Amino acid sequence: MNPVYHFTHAILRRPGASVVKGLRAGGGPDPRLEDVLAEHAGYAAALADAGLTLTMLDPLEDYPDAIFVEDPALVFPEGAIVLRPGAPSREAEGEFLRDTLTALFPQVIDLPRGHADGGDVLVMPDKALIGLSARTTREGAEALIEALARLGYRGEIAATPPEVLHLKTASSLLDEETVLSTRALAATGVFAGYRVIEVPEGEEGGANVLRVNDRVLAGTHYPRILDALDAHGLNVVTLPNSAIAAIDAGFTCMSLRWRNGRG
Ligand code: CIR
Repeated sequence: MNPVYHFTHAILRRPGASVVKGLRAGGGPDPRLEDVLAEHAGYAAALADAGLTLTMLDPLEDYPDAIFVEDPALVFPEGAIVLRPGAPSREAEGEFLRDTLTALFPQVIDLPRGHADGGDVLVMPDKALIGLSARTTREGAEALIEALARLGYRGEIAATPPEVLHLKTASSLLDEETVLSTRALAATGVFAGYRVIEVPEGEEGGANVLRVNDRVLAGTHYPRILDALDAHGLNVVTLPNSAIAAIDAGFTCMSLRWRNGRG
């Protein structure tokens, strides 16, 4: 079995000028467009460097958050699921991925009802963990479990601490047995059976890192997280992400990744 973080392909969306108006929970100023563009380009280059073939979609100016393609869909080698994120301004984004998904995947399934956001879905070796949040309702999570079963995956619902935007804002899969998690999320017991590396206090903003093939992409500004990843023996690639972080985003949300064939 290939580890769930072995990927050959990814879909990304190039940011348009409207990206600086992306949603943010805590307010704060808009990031500078050139900084978002540079961080996005650096991220795309890092994925290509990790061996992935990229499909780069055109900007969607009417949807400032559309570069976060992970939120309106889920992809697996067996098929894709078009989701319905709970943020009203993002609900329709999946429709703009449908043609691409239909061209690239053997089947495309629609979330039958409710709201579910890919940022709340942590794909682990034995399950897809679905966090309940302001973006993912219980109805949507239960519907997603049905959709996942059609593709041969098991979904499991988890509570997320109230201050967290998404399940994956607070946690990331590092390897087959290990997750990186904030203390608050780990305390819920959701990662029972896994080794948990806790995010050092004060660096909660860096909990979203991306394991892709032999490396982990992580933010430059979280030195103690970088030390912990290093100490765990991981090959860490650091990337600047403060402009993206200003609109509440990290590393997993800017791509949809999957493994094609035996790659
Ligand atoms: C939003 O609030 O929807 C975007 N500004 C950021 C989404 C980031 N997505 C993610 O962490 N999965």
